[in-house]
Amino acid sequence: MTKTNGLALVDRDDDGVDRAFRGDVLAGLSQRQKAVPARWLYDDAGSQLFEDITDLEEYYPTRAETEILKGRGEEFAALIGAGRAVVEFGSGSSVKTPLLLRAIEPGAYVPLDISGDFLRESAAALSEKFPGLAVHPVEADFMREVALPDEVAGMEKLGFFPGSTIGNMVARTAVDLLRSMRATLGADHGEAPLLLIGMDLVKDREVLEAAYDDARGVTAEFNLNLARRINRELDGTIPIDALEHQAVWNDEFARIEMHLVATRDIAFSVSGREFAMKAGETIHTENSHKFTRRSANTLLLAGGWTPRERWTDSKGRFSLILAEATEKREAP
Ligand code: AVI
Repeated sequence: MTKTNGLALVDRDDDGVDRAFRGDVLAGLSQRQKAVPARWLYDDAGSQLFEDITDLEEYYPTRAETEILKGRGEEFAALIGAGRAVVEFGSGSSVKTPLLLRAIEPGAYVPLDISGDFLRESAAALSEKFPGLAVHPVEADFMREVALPDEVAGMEKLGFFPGSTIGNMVARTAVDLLRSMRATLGADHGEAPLLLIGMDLVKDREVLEAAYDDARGVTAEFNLNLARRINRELDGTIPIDALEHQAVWNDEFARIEMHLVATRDIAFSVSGREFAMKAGETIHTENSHKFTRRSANTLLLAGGWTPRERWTDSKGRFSLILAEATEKREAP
């Protein structure tokens, strides 16, 4: 079962190699700053390691967001109202999604995910938990506009995008996604959808760097698994023992960056192509942007959403924002 982060449909060549994965890796390793898109971190092993990360002492976002979802149910109910179709961008978490659904009495639940197996499994688990709720999973790439099932055509919509996954995108991609969400939820056809979105907040560098470089080395394994995956799936010869996990706060861009650093000069091949790295050179594998109240607002507004309400956890680490699709009108 592979959780892919919902970003592309799988297209394999005759040898069973994922063409998009190979294309991204070969292009990314050919750049001056080597980089591989973060979505490739999530093969089966990577998805399991990410689950393990969410339980780590140092990794606060999952606990902080869950605290908000647990504590603010009545406010969600009052602001969102009953009977909406909840459209979740991603398969849904076994903890967070039930907390929201229990709070607001939705009319239906529509999880969207590119990975059909994972989607069907988590939708079935949810149907069991909420026997009276209509659940309509849709296998689709939610980075583009998705046609929702006819069954929810007459219902008002609430988009749900927890986890601060939006932070894993550069601003341009994040804005494209927010606009696609508007379109998926019907905002361009006279509907007035809402969006409940998790956004992690800027905080002390030490806290952030520890969250992405934990003492037990689980995040290091998560990062190194990408190199192992390249070796496994793309006939690679990357010497894993010559790579080290690095998580650094980039203050200029307000983001944690994960890199794989070469600890000595290395040469290797991937899918028959030769590459080299000097000691100290890195492969950039993930960005995790952190937001301030204002930068979160700016991003949402750029994507066509007007923030209406926000909640933070008791330690002020993480925010959940309720936004309303901005009406189409001339700017003042
Ligand atoms: C999925 N995403 C929101 C995680 C994050 O915090 O950016 C991915 C992650 N990478 C390392 N640790 C967690």
